Amino acid sequence: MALGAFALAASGCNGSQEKEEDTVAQTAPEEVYEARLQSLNADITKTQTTGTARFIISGDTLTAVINVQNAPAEMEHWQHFHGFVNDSVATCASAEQDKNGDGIVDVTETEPVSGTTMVPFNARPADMQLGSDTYPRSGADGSYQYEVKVPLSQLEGAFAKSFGDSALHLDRRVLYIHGVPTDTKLPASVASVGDIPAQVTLPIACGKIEKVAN
Ligand SMILES: [Cu+2]
Repeated sequence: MALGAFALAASGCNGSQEKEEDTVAQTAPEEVYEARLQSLNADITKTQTTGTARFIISGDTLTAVINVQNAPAEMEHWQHFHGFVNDSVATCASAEQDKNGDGIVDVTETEPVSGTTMVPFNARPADMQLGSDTYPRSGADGSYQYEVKVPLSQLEGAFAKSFGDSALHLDRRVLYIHGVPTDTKLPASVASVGDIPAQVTLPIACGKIEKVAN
């Protein structure tokens, strides 16, 4: 395979010097997944939170790269993939999921289309601690760049303990970004999870995870 890639690259470059890393990169089979994040609850955030996420599985490493723009500034943002335990395909919630008609799609209202909270993208995803305080923080401009490398077998083991199946099925999941400032006034109708303040769990962006290469 490495030989084939080298030959292809060489013929395309008319015999110019080849870079060694091009051929090395081709030897490991990779799975690549991406999500484009669209804003949710922009009436509350007063901004259109967007971004991209990329998940690369190579050998026993899952690399997750999440870039977010225009999120509420200078605060921690919870982020997870959500999905269905039965592995049906999750989709992002929209205004249609505002069942109680309060103008806000809270995290419990996302469940019929997005399923449940599954894997956190904080400092240590394989710990599966959804309520940790090691999620990324946005800067003054509301953006942040997050990258983590996760031992895949560890994550799959933890995932199986929680959901009974070690397969992550990334292409059946959605990625949510959460969080508005703690002093944001929200109606009492806005639900949350357990005793976590609704400001922490309020969804502000979501993207469907799609497989782009393997
Ligand atoms: Cu979440």
